Amino acid sequence: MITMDDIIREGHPTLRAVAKEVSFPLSNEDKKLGEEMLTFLKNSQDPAVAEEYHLRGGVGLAAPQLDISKKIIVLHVPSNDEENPEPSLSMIMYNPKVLSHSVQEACLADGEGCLSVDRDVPGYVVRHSRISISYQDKEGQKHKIRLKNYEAMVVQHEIDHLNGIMFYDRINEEAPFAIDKDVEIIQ
Ligand code: 4LI
Ligand code: NI
Repeated sequence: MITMDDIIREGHPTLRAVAKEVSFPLSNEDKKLGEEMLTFLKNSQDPAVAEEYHLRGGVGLAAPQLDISKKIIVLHVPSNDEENPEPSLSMIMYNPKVLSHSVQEACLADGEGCLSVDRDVPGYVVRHSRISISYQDKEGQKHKIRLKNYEAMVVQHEIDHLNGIMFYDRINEEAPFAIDKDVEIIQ
């Protein structure tokens, strides 16, 4: 089981490296890694499990955060709709890539956190409002999907980890909360 002890923290060089493509057919190791990463996110969102194992809640995780420099990310974003308890996005993605993006930019109103960053870094993390991405599933099938709002912010945060980019690289250093008036603020 993956716990916080498996997660490397800022300052570790792997977080600044460009991750390697995963080759197909998938090795058993890479298949299991994706599954265990997704289980970690589910555990981190389960109050009982999170308390028992001291897990910090997360909605996204990238393999480099486990000191594994491979293009693997997982997402588990809970629904904010009471009627529909299904997660709005729950996925293992191999070799994810941003194909295109909106000109419109957006950021999360409350800033971003990262399981590899043990401090609060205040400020707006400016990203693309909407993205079109490609990725492969565990069978090697290629998919193209469009994402917007919170899901788009989370996926961009995780793909950034595959390119050695940390969320605070995208915060304006001089004025963390100064953004153009046309940047959409996602609540
Ligand atoms: C426990 C159980 C307030 C502050 C609001 C926690 C279940 C911040 C937001 C969670 C903030 C769950 C999150 C991310 C932010 C803040 C990530 C809590 C887990 C909210 C996810 C990757 C940035 C993603 C919205 C500094 C570990 N996640 N909150 N940012 N949640 N979570 N990010 N921002 N301000 N990080 O952190 O998984 S993209 Cl669901
Ligand atoms: Ni992160």
